[in-house]
Amino acid sequence: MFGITPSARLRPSPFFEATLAEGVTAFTTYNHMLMPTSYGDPQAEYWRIINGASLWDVAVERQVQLSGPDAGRLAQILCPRDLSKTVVGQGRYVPLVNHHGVLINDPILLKMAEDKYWLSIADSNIWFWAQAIAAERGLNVQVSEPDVSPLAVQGPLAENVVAAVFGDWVRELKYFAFRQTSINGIPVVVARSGWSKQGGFEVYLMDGSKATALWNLMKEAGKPWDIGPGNPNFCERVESGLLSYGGDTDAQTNPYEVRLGKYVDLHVADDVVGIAALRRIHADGPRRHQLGVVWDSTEQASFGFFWYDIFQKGQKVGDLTNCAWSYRLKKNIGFALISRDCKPGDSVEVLKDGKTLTGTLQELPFI
Ligand code: THG
Repeated sequence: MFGITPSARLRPSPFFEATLAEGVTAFTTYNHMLMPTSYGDPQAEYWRIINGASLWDVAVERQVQLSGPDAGRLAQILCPRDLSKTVVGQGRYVPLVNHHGVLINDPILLKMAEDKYWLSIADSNIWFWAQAIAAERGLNVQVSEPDVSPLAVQGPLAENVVAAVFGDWVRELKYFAFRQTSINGIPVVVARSGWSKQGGFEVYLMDGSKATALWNLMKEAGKPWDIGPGNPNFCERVESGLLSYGGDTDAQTNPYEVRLGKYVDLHVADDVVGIAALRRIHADGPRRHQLGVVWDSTEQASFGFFWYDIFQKGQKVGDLTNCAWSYRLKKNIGFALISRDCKPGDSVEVLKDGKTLTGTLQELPFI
């Protein structure tokens, strides 16, 4: 379609060379980096995640490191989720909000040590945010972006691959739990984690100069399970109801609107950023909620850029924030960020290319 002009502002992933060698055909931008989005055969890449083992360059999931005496204080001030029982080696999914309760990221928080945390971030600049909050609160903490780049292995056979490389102890890891280790002199963190619901691990590379070596090691170990390249898969994540911060959220979205209310603890201290606003939003009830839409047509629809207005009886009631052809359901399915008045079972419409598509709302996930 068109090329990409290299620039110092667009940082390559340390796995860039390895993904080129695998035949990457498309990228998206994320945290001022390029993330592979296809290797040329979307259907094969999808079924590999559903049935096999898939290797993903997700170095764009950057780590914002909080370290020093007040690292734990800053982590809790940034996160409206109670972290008091979080232990070293544990990860938690946390919504980050601004002072108005608006979602500004949805990272995984990893407690590396009593005085060191990583926020493994989605696509927004939390490095600036954490530095600003730390300075305003007078905290003794360093905020940095260390040389750490996640490589995901996802799919039902991923555990066999990761166990073959690191040992059977990985099979005992609980969800989001992790351990620091090394393989062939490559320092890594191994976590049970990843942006799919098919199971799997993330290997956080802690030395970017060893990226190709790590990629090839995983690839070689994965051969018995027919491992191949992949990426955070659009169809799988829509079927599974996984949220994309920035994709499914806008400048007003709060955690309650997008099914993240269960990760908010309203009893955290009053100095947690946004907690007063979240208490208010919770008491009033959010205006919108997030539902799935199954479109009636059994023909694959191609949407391109989002969002699309959703109508009910000629009135705009919300937005279609994504839509994918589901290979398993054989329907077009998407997420609606929609008025609370709209309920599962309701019929809705979208105008596309001069035609009206009709569909039905339902609870997420689809599968
Ligand atoms: N891995 C790492 N960093 C990341 C992501 C990742 N940073 C950006 C982005 N992904 C963060 N967003 C999510 C969203 C959902 C999940 C993980 C990261 C997830 N959710 C499960 C669910 O919704 O069912 C379970 C959450 C729970 O119940 O605790 O896994 O993928 N390193």
